Amino acid sequence: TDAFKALTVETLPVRLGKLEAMRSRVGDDIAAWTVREVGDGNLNLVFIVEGPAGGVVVKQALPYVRLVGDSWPLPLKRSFFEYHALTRQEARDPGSTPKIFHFDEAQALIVMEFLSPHIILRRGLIAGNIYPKIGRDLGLFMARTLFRGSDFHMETKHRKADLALFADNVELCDITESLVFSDPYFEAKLNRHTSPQLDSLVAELRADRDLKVEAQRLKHLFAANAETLVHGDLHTGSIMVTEADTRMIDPEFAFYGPMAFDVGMALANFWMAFFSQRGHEKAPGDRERMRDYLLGVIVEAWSVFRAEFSHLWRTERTGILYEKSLFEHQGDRLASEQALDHVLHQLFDDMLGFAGVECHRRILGLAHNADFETIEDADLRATCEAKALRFGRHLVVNRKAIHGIEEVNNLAGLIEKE
Ligand code: SR1
Ligand code: MG
Repeated sequence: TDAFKALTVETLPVRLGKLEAMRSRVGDDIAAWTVREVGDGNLNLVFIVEGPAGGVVVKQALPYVRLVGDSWPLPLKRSFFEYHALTRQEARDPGSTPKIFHFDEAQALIVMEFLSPHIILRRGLIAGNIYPKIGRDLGLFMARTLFRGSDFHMETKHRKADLALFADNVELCDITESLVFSDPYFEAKLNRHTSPQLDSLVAELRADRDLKVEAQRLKHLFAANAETLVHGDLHTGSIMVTEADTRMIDPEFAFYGPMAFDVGMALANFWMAFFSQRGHEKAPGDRERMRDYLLGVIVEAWSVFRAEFSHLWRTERTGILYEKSLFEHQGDRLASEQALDHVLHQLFDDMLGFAGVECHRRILGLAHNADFETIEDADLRATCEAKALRFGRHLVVNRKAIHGIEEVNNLAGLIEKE
């Protein structure tokens, strides 16, 4: 195998021009290929290659963090984890991810379906677009991938082998462990926030002992609860949409972790989109419908997640957990429902905690959200961010006292109006 070399727009046709996966989908004549580099994420190169026969996406990892540069090395093997996560997600929730055409481990590149006319959901939400299917599609994706990758469903020897395979995704877990759970709560070197408007609130949060203790408890849960194969970075920048189709992309942070992490991160990004809307108004109140829509998506995603998870519990619980012969064979079917309630209650609690820290890290840490960053007026941006910060603090510290998703949305509505 050739040593790794980053692709460029110029070298890509020659380097990949012999691949059948490319020729059959782009065209045999590489001189007719057009190549654009469109990666706007924090880590990788992403090329769109188009030609007479159609188009594909080529995603290639770099040996460092793109956002920061080569002072922060990052292993290429994340591409291997992304590839294996995508194949498992596709098997567990068919049609929810881009199709994979080719994987080259040494070059850390994946050739995959060019989704068109899809756009990144986060961009669509900033533009004020409404996507009717995302709450349902996201709820189904989370329930199916998280349930079917766990000991509730998988044969234990397969799950343990898979856990061992993904256990090596150490460096990407380390990014999350630092950037999400620790850095926002002290003056870490790479942190940044809208200053000076947020300075006093940031100081207050960094002095908040209850908040910091809970953030560390959540970090413990993230690091030690190898419950299922999580996507690991399921935010609105990892979802591509049209009005009729939803696809989850970019699972390079995949590892065996708590189910609630994906759910919390996903919902947090809808709550942040909600708090950012006022910053995108062109006329007072013209984002009211968008705000209602976003809260509706959150309710739908959570409700569909619960319903599908419960359905899978009743029909596909073939793993080692909650042994049927202990309960149902003795006629005690209620025990199974009781066990399901425990799982869903715990998941709800943990999900709120993860959602809270995700809100904090996107405003206080290194990796920010375009939802807030694209608000040009710094005072207005800080007002939106301050609301999300206070909302996040409430979720992290008081999550055990919250009883339902509507209660969380009511709280978000109250804070937003302040
Ligand atoms: C240095 S990587 C920063 C963030 O980008 C990724 O998308 C993850 O969200 C990570 O935390
Ligand atoms: Mg990503």
